[in-house]
Amino acid sequence: MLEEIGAPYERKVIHFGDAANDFSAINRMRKVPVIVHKGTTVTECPAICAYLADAFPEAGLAPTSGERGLYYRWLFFAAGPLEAAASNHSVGWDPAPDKQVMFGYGDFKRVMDTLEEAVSANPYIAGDRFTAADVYVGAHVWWGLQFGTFDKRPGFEDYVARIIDRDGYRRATEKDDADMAQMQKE
Ligand SMILES: N[C@@H](CCC(=O)N[C@@H](CS)C(=O)NCC(=O)O)C(=O)O
Repeated sequence: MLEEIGAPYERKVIHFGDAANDFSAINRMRKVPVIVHKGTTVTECPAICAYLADAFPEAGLAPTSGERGLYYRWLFFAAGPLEAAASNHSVGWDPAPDKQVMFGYGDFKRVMDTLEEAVSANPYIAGDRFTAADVYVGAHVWWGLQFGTFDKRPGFEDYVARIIDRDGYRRATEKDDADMAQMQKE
C-alpha cells in the first residue's frame, strides 16, 4: 500500500521473538504491520489501507461515492469472515454444521464461493479500477494461493494476475526480498 501511495516512508524490520525489542509499546498485540503517521499509530491491514488511501487522496486509491459500497463491503468481509474462516480452516478446524450459525462466516466453502464470485464480478473488487481494497483483498487471495490455504480456482487466479501486475507490487516485493536476504545474513 505504501508503494502504491508513493509517499516517502521508513521501513523497520521487527525480529519476532526478540525480547529486547520494544515493539509491544507500538502495538500491544505485537503483530505487524503497523504504521505511524503524524503521531498516530494505525494497525490492522484493512485499516492501514483505508487510512492511507484517505490520507493520500492524490494516489486515487480511495473509493468514489459509487464505489464505496463494494469497497467497504469487501474490505470488511476480508478482515472478518474471510480471515477467520481461512485461518481456522488452515489449522484443520471448522465449525460443526450445527454450530455454523454461531460463526459470522458460517463455513469455509461458503466464504470461498462468495469470495470467488466477488472477485469475478468486476475487474477489481470495487468495480472497474484498482482501489486500496484490492491491496488487502488481493493480498489475502494471493497469500492463500501461494500457501495452499485457498483452492486454485480460476476466479482467484485471474484476479491475482490483475492485482500483482502493478509497479507498486513489484517495488514492494523487491524491498521485501531485500529485507529477507538481509535478515538471513544477520
Ligand atoms: N489483524 C492483523 C493481523 C496481523 C498478523 O496476523 N500479523 C502476523 C504476520 S502476517 C504477525 O505479526 N505474526 C507474528 C506473531 O504473531 O508473532 C492485521 O490485519 O494486520
